[in-house]
Amino acid sequence: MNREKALRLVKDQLTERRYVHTLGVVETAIRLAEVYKVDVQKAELAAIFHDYAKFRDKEEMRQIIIDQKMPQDLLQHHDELWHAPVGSYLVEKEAGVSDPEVLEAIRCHTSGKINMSSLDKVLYLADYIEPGRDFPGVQQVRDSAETSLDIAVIQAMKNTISFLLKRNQPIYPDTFHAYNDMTMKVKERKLT
Ligand code: DGI
Ligand code: FE
Ligand code: FE
Repeated sequence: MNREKALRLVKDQLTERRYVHTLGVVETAIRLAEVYKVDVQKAELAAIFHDYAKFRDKEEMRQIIIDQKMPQDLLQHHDELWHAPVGSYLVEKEAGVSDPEVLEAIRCHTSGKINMSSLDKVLYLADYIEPGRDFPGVQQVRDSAETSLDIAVIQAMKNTISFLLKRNQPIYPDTFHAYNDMTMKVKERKLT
């Protein structure tokens, strides 16, 4: 699918503000993909569609999680987490995106997971550091992203977990698993 068609499909699903965020994620994901030798076209496509389901009706999302036999523990956690796996499902079904690596990057873009691919990491990080983001610690993560994809992703995960802890929010297991997995791999120098 070409970029213009994909952007048109996504624009229809989002508010103006969320569309501008998406354009920031696209620009950032392309740059990160170039630096870290990730397929630029896949990164671009994943970024364009990553928040496709952000404004879907909550009941529709709940039903998709049940019907598609997605992990049912999602339903006990914050509904903010739902748009990632549901979005992955819907962009395949409604927009015809079929690349499994792109669909997987969209699926795990909010929580992360163990064994993230480089494409998963590029999307996760681009979503966190795109130019429109303005939360405490984002500049440090942007700086890290210049030299290490893995260190920057870990910092973003730490910030997200701290943010949730401060608000007494439950933390989805994949979020912890992702952080533990990457931190242990860096310690073992499997990642740099
Ligand atoms: O969709 P975006 O706003 O662009 O970004 P996102 O998909 O990373 O979603 C961010 C939201 O998800 C933010 O409000 C924090 C929340 N979040 C991420 N991990 C967890 C989580 N919320 C809970 N409750 N538990 C998590 O593990
Ligand atoms: Fe999102
Ligand atoms: Fe996003």
